[in-house]
Amino acid sequence: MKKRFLFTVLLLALLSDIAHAQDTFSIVAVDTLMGEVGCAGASCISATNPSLRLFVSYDSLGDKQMDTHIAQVKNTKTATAKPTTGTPPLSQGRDGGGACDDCPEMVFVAGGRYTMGCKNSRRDGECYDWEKPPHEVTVQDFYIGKYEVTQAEWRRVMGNDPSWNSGCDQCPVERVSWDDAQEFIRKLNARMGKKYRLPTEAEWEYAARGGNKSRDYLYSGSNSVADVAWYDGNTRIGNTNGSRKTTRTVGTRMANELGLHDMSGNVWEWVEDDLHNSFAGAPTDGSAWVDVPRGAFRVSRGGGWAYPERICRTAGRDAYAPANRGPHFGFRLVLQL
Ligand SMILES: [Ca+2]
Repeated sequence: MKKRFLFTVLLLALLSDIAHAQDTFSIVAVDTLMGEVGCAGASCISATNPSLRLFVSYDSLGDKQMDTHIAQVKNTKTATAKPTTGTPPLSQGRDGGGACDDCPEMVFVAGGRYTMGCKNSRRDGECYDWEKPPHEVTVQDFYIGKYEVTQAEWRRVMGNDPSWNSGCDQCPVERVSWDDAQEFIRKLNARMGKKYRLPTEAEWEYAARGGNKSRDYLYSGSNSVADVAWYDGNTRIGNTNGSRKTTRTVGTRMANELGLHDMSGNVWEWVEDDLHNSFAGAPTDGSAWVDVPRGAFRVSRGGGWAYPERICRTAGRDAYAPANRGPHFGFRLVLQL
């Protein structure tokens, strides 16, 4: 009964957000399509059709659903972009390529092989089905942002600050969609003459796990979520905005094995990949898993400031429509070698 009640509540929210799914579903069809749902964290799976998932994120107090949408998850024909190989690392500099005062600070990540996804409960805790199966992936060298893209960095390129928690230059920019992030990257590359891009999901998880320095932590850099993450359990306390939950200054929790901050928590981080129902059939070369044509939803990683610790595990993942903006969504950059 509880699940049914939850679904009824979510269905109401769906009606305002059904535009995301109009290509696939009509409004009247939603109830019969989803039926009873089983929910875990921010995602719910239809009991009658496991390919259907309902995604929910919460408002600033964590009490009200927002950014709710329905998705049909299917493994469609895929095309993967081969990562660049054989290129030596750029010289070590703040931006990975030399002096540049206002370039995003990047960290070099030596490539390697690792087990992506939920390997076992010892390493990854209580996993969701969409974090499986574990699979071996080899990634090439790359640079990744030491921090999430900040409001100041966004404003220098875009001339505005869309953030819900605006006025905090060193907080991560949020309320940016996947499409917005791509536009930022296009303008940044034109300005800098470089090749920044979103991480592939495989690169993101490899970096979050500490790359070839990984100690197999449950969260990115620790087995204690509060060491490394701004999440639901600590963003209400000692806040300059009183008891209101919000993002926090980047780099104020412990770094992981590679010196990266906030891979768990603060803002969810868009990656390049399309949503798939599981990792079955995922590429093993570190490239992005994208559909042809592109799927309706993009993967986001790491959990965020209003989400519980299970969602912020290194293995945690979710997905949203590429036009979806919310106070939980940000990103970090990769610099193409
Ligand atoms: Ca994050």
